[in-house]
Amino acid sequence: MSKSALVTGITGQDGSYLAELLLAKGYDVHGVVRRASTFNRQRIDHLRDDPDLRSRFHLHYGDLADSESLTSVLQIARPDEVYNLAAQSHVGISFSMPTYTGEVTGLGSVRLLEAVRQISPEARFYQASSSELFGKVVESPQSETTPFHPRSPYAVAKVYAFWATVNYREAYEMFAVNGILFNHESPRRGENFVTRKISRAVAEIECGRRDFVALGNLEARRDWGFAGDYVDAMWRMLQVDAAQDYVIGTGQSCSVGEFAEAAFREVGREIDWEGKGENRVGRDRANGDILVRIDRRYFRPAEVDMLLADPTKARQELDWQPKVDFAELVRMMVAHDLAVVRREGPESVIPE
Ligand code: NAP
Ligand code: G4F
Repeated sequence: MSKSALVTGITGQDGSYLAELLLAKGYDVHGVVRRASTFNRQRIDHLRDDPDLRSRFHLHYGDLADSESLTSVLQIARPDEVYNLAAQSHVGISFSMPTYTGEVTGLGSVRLLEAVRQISPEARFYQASSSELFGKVVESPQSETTPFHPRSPYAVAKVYAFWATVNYREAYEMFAVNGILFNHESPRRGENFVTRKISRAVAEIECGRRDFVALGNLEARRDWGFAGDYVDAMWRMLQVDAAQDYVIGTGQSCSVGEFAEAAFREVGREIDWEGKGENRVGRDRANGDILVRIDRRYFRPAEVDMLLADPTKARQELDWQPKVDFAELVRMMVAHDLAVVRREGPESVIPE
């Protein structure tokens, strides 16, 4: 009998990579999609169109804000594994939508945990926890034992979901785990996260569609890995004997400014920085053109200055290690966006 998995957030970056992985392993995959006035399934269309996969790939309407829809989907799917990837996942936007973010990213996880407890209590449950839990970090690198200090409505909601997952494990003996994942990126990353914003802007600048990219805090440091590697870690967490929480990251960190330098280097441009604060600019060393400017709109009321993973436990217990390094990640993202921008019409520029 093949296994079956239920994935919330299947239309997102991670959901699409996880669906590919599970289908390749022979799973029946059930995905939860939100109703919207337009279809938003570009990241998974190739799976629905594949005649060899179609019969094992099922989509159901549902929403983390709506308990009944989750119960209904579980009754149909009867999954062996549940991956809760759905969330309002943008940290910056969570400051503009704190209540909604709490409703979906925090309480939504409890709605799903409770539905699993009632319908499929034997199912193994994965909660998409985040390095944002560490926030204003009290030690570096951060591991499974590092205390939390959330710095945004998003992170506060994720702390609630983290402890709810632990609580369902302890109270009901459910196999429920938290993957505390550090930033992971890909050509499928949403265009308003900083790495994809930069890779897309580099491609648009290179193709003559725009002059510069406007960014916020260039000094923030992140531990950036490749999303394709990280969904493999999610799956591994549900295959071990006892449910435990794991930190997943590369163990290396770079600043936003360094990511921008690396991305522009992919198209043969070196950045020279000058000025301070909001007047800081990044110039093209070859001709002095301004390629990076600062825009106040992209600063956050509270910032996470630096994140750096200690993924020792995952390496030792899950035999997990990232395969794609930082240089390869940047190369992959810029190459993808160059191909996309060249294919699109000249008027196509991603709005800010
Ligand atoms: P993403 O690309 O933003 O995808 C989020 C997914 O959640 C989308 O499929 C979205 O559906 C869905 N969703 C949003 N609100 C929903 C609701 N009310 N009901 C049902 N579905 C809803 O995020 P991601 O980068 O793939 O991340 C996956 C998960 O890991 C998220 O929980 C995120 O917070 C967490 N995480 C991400 C990272 C990272 O670096 N990527 C790191 C740590 C943790 P639509 O397509 O309809 O919007
Ligand atoms: O790309 P970001 O928006 O990602 P952030 O805030 O680190 O959150 C992502 O990773 C978390 C894991 O640590 C996930 F839980 C979360 O769901 C999401 O996937 O911003 C990265 C850094 C921040 O310090 C931000 O202030 O880049 C800085 N930044 C500078 N300029 C910018 C910009 N961020 C965005 N989105 N846009 C800018 O123009």
